[in-house]
Amino acid sequence: MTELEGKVALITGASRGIGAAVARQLAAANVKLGLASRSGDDLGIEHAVARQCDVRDPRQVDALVAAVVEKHGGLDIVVANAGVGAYGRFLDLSPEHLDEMIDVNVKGTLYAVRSALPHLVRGGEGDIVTIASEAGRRGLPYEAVYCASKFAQVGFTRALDHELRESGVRCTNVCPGGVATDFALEAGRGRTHDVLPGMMSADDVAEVVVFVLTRPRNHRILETAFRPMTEPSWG
Ligand code: NJP
Repeated sequence: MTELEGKVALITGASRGIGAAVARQLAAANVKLGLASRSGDDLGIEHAVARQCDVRDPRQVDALVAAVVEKHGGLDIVVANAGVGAYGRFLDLSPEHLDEMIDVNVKGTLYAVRSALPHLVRGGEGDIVTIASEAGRRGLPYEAVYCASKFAQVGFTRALDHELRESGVRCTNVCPGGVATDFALEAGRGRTHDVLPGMMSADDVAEVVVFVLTRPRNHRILETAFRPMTEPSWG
């Protein structure tokens, strides 16, 4: 028996990286899962509701949430994790890059929370965990649009906290530094970036998510910021 036993969680971007690590750790704590990604991977987790779901499309998000609630009888936790990044000088980014970062990181978070929230409120003990970033706490070089998208996530989640506290729903921004995932090694900082050797693992981040979710219900963690020892503090 764990504190999370029997809870139901929706995780976006669950097919790999941080989302997959969170899914595996929550499954190990006997949480029932809904898993959203474009590939629809169920990670081999028994009883998980997994289907292809592009978080840019609110109808697909609504359909997945409905399927999760139907199968598991409710929804208690949303981990808004799906995210993409393209780094470089602002003017070198294409309009498609701009749209994708805003649509996946910002709108995808809004759609997931919008669809799930009535169920969280009904349950009376909900949790919204947004996987934001250090890039949502400060401006970083050559990450202007990614930072804009992550500041938006952080602002949304912080503001929502005011609105939801009385309903017993907690809101947390998880803000890691570099994590060794496809995102960081391919689309993000690039394989030659000097912080790569000491990067954190997806499981390191998932452990923080589990920590946040297992705090006693008399308090909530608004934001967690943590970084690899190899990363500078950047002021
Ligand atoms: O990335 P990656 P991470 N609709 O690429 C999914 C933040 N973060 O785990 O759709 C639905 O391994 C994709 O699945 P698929 C970062 O900003 C990271 O590192 O099948 N799902 C996959 O499961 C992001 O918010 C670092 O391709 C979509 C997942 O998203 C979060 O952590 C540092 C989708 C991406 O897995 C997870 O990133 C930091 C869509 N339209 C914050 N598009 C870092 N890694 O260094 C993508 O501070 N996905």
